[in-house]
Amino acid sequence: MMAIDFKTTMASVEFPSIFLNASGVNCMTVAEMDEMINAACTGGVVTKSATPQQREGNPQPRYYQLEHGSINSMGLPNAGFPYYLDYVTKEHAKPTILSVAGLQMSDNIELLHKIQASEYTGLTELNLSCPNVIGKPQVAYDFEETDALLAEIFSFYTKPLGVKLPPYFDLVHFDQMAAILNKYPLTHINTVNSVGNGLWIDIDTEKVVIKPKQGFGGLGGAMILPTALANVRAFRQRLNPSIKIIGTGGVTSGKDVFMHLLCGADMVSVGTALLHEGVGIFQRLTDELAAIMAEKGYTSIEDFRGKVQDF
Ligand code: RRO
Repeated sequence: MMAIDFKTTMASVEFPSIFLNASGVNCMTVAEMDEMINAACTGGVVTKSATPQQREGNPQPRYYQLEHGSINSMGLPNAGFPYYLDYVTKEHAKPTILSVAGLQMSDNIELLHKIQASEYTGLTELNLSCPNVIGKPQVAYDFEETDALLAEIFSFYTKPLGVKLPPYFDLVHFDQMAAILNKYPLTHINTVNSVGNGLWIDIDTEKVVIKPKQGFGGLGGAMILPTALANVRAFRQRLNPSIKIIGTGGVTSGKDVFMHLLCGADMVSVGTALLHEGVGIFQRLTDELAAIMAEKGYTSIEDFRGKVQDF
């Protein structure tokens, strides 16, 4: 079988593969980020979303594995912005994406000013969709606020920047958010973050399964695949072609990757399944995707990317 080339380019950055970790998984420490870079079939690494200062996050237990996915309320535990900026500014064998998340609007502006002033020239992703900071709404569910924030950012920011979005569930919301995003020179969107504020209960103890927020937390894994696919497709249909899409959500097999690509994803990231299986998952996903492509006679992702057909 001829080896398929899974290289891809986003904002002039060349990734050796389409696969990334979903931010939050396998990317908190230098050792974890190095493991992502060194693993077979990865395109690079996305950092844990960095806040200006180091944070412990929410009380434990704050992650729970469900039958068909996961629920988390981590609360942005991270080693702090300087730690991740230092990491991405160093030379690595594969590209990095620096994820940042302000706890308030002024943090977002401050973080981006620091990146603008730094030596870092790679990709940054602004997380507008953390569902788990107690008392803070997800920014990207407030359309006016998102528009105002992006306007302010692009009044000074000139480096490659994308945004991480929460899932949307209404076609008019896709229209409205895409119209806002299309006004700015974004390199990419990453869709979706976890499906916010699900709840799970252990029927023996009659208790919720995670401690923060009375058990409410973001859902990930197989159960959110249809929501993720809908968001990738809906945004691909609406965004300027210059805005690339990282498809995130529900990937556990090569079939799932194939569906994300059919919906128009340029790269694909893996969270819950990476946490459960480890970085070996990227070789398996690559082999499974290659087998599907071979069976269909596809030799390149471009043969089918974004070409999902209506019924
Ligand atoms: O740390 C978290 O609780 C967290 C974040 Br910042 C996010 O963006 N998505 C998520 O599911 N958890």
